[in-house]
Amino acid sequence: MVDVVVVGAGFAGMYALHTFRRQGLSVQVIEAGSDVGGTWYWNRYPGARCDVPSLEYSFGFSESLEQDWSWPEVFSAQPEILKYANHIADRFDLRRDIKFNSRVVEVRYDETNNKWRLRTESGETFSAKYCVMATGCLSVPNKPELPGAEQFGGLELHTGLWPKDEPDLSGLKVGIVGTGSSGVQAIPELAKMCGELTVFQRTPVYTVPANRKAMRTAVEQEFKDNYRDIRARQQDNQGGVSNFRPVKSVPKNAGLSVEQPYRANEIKPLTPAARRSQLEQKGLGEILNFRDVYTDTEANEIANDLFRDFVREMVADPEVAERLLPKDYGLGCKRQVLDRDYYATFNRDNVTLVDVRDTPIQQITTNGVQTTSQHFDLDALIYATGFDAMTGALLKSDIHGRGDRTLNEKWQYGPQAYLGLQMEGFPNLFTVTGPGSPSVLCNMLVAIEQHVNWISEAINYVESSGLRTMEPTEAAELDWVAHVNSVAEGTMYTAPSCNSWYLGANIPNKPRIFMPYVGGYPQYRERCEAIVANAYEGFQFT
Ligand code: N01
Repeated sequence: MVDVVVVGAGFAGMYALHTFRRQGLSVQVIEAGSDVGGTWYWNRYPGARCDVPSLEYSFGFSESLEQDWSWPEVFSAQPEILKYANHIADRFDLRRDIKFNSRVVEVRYDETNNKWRLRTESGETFSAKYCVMATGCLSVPNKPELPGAEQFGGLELHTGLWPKDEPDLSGLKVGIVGTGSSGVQAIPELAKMCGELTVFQRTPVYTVPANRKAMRTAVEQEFKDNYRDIRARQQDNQGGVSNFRPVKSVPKNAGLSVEQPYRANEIKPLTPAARRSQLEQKGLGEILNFRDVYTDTEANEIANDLFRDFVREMVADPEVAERLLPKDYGLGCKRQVLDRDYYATFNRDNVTLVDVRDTPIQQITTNGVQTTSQHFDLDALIYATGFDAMTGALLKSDIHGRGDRTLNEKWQYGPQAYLGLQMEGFPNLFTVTGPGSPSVLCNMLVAIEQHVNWISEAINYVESSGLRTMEPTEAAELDWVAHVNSVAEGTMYTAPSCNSWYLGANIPNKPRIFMPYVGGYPQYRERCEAIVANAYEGFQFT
């Protein structure tokens, strides 16, 4: 028996363990994997890397950690981020309170004793007054039910469950299903390492070149010298990123400095020639910096057309280029994808693009994929088919609250939670970066620190006030959900043509609800702070 049981040892679970320990609580973390790192433990596929600069996608709670750690690249690859997670586990001696190789299969509230009781796959049990679900937003891999999938005799892989021992794909005929962030990152690397690569694409993607810069010592030092200011700026930025521009990283005449942050412009007022010229000078990624692209349908169409023109120029075979063009949804609907040589990869002789909208997959055979037009012989089949996002891990944990009501029952029409932190009927159970919080729309490490700090303070409040339980009122929860929906309305994220995992649209029969909070991280953080200042408005205690 401990004070707090935490499920998951990704960055959220690790920071929760460290924080709760520091406030004098006994903590047990339960983790399905054999080590720490969460997302960065499971997603080891070739090309995996983060889309937030590493100096920002890092913890701010320890100044000595900030100063000691060095990142080799501006946007680090998965092995470096996993190294960082391991360093944190060592530095703060976290592993002694983490039970690895243990998947939680039931989380049940014992009302009489005011305890959460958890059971793992192997039958081990744990109990605690508080339960913190640090189970991640993109942690349940989605594998579509393709007919005949079970009979495939070759190597089957999922990008989100990539084996620790790197599979040897050299010389093999490899197929990959899916062209989201994971597929787009993996495809160029796979093409280089395997014999032949067949890409099965259902929806073409808008992807722009990633920043590939190595870290420069002077830039890193400038960050380190300004870290307190940077962390403060993160707190006031919509996506939890400071946008700090080190003076030393920018040519003098670029007009960017710490004092003069980058200012986005608008695409619509520019002439077609000026639009092109800006993209030619600054790169295709510049298209994301035109702010009206996300708010104005006409500007969005202009940007989409321009994007397609650039793809046509990058891909040698005009038929392949046409297949790669997203045409039925706009920029800003889905999570922006970043790539390294994605389009150029389709100019290689060993890469074939199959549009499964034109020629759907009929079935997976023992040795490949049968589409309506032909059979593709494969030695290996990779699913880059994403995740049951945001709610998947919570619903899979079989959570039973007061009166034995399950979370699956409560959420049958979509997630209902107060601030993405707690649910009515589930006293003393907290979620880190749960649905209804900025979570995936924010720098995750910033969102995690804010949530864990808030939970830590809430537990402290309950304990120091001699209280037994804490949970939201249903009214507060419903008000918050209505607010979350209202701020998402009218954005590109919820356009009728948009089908994204943010909306649950990638999982058959999942309720179509925009799950993260799009109102901005600072606004959200201030709301959380105001609620505490107002005697935990919207919460009820026993
Ligand atoms: O998953 P996705 P992901 N038949 O859901 C296709 C984060 N991330 O793992 O669009 C054929 O985006 C599906 O097609 P469609 C990031 O937040 C970050 O790539 O449904 N295809 C789509 O092409 C990201 O957004 C980083 O028509 C099928 C693909 O599979 C999130 O994780 C890197 C199919 C799934 O794309 C998820 O990205 C990686 C079927 N039956 C991930 N079912 C970085 O930091 C699905 N698909 C850069």
